[in-house]
Amino acid sequence: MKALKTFLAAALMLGAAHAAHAGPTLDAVKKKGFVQCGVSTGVAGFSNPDSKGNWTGIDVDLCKAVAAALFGDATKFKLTPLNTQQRFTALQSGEVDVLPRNTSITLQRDAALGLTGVGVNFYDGQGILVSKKLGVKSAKELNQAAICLQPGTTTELNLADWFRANKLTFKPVVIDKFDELVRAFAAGRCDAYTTDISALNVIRTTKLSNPDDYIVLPEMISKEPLGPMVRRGDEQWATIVKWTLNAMIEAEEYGITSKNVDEMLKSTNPNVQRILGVTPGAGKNLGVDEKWAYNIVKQVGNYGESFERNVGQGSPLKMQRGANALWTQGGLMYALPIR
Ligand SMILES: N[C@@H](CCC(=O)N[C@@H](CS)C(=O)NCC(=O)O)C(=O)O
Repeated sequence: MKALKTFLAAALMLGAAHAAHAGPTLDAVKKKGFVQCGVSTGVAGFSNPDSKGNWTGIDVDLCKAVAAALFGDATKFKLTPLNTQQRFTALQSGEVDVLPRNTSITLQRDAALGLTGVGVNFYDGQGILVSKKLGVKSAKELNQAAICLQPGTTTELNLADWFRANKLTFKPVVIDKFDELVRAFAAGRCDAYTTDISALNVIRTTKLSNPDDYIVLPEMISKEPLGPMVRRGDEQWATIVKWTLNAMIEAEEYGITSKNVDEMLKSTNPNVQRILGVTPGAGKNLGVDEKWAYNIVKQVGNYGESFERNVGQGSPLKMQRGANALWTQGGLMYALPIR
């Protein structure tokens, strides 16, 4: 509790300091020539290195998109892998410029940590993974179970709330290093593993040796809107990251893809013309090049392309769009209009 108070006090002071110098992040990023993004230490589909150290994922794509918007070059970025405990201090301290890292936006994080969530790039919810050997079909059968989870997450509170509401108890097994926690679960040190359902699917299919021996239970016990966060007090920077994400979603909505974006420059649709900078204004308003969204789509792709390549049908994860489909297709992805 004391540690939390000290942490919050520091966070508030930091917030105040940033409010006094509005707009420093863009200048600093331009000066160093790249954007520094905080990502997870390795969650396939979100941010994950291959054997050559090349990182991919929807969170990495968001980072690349910010680089494309700012520099016209999606390679002008660096990544800082951060576990659940390290992520907020890294953003508060300025070690990273933006945190596109499977992080849920909550009131406490938005209001008390001196941070701002600027949008949602993946609508998720918390679930529970168990070995089939346990023989349970519902989370309601997990009374007194030992449950693996990472600290500094929304996970523990949600789990406690849900178990209390269902008049059940559990024993948390808390380990901060992701791979260590997965190993503990695989070794049978906990009966169940809980985190965002997307990550449970990643763990099951990419980290456990026999995926078919495990199931994700049917209960979704919380809402986890995952999205990029920035430091509070630098509205210009927050606006750039927010509209970068919006541009990816809006491009999908207007059918602009990395493949057809050059053709689309000839579109007579006034919205497409504004998005792609054929009709100037959006870039100037944001303080970036008028080709900002063109560069995002050309070099990184629209939201749907990024989704399919990283977590959807073009990836081993084969996730459905579900809540992450466009609002026009029954999902929740609704871009604010670029005009
Ligand atoms: N969305 C939740 C949970 C995030 C979370 O626990 N993510 C884990 C699940 S995989 C993770 O990123 N682990 C990888 C790491 O720590 O680098 C939150 O923001 O607190």
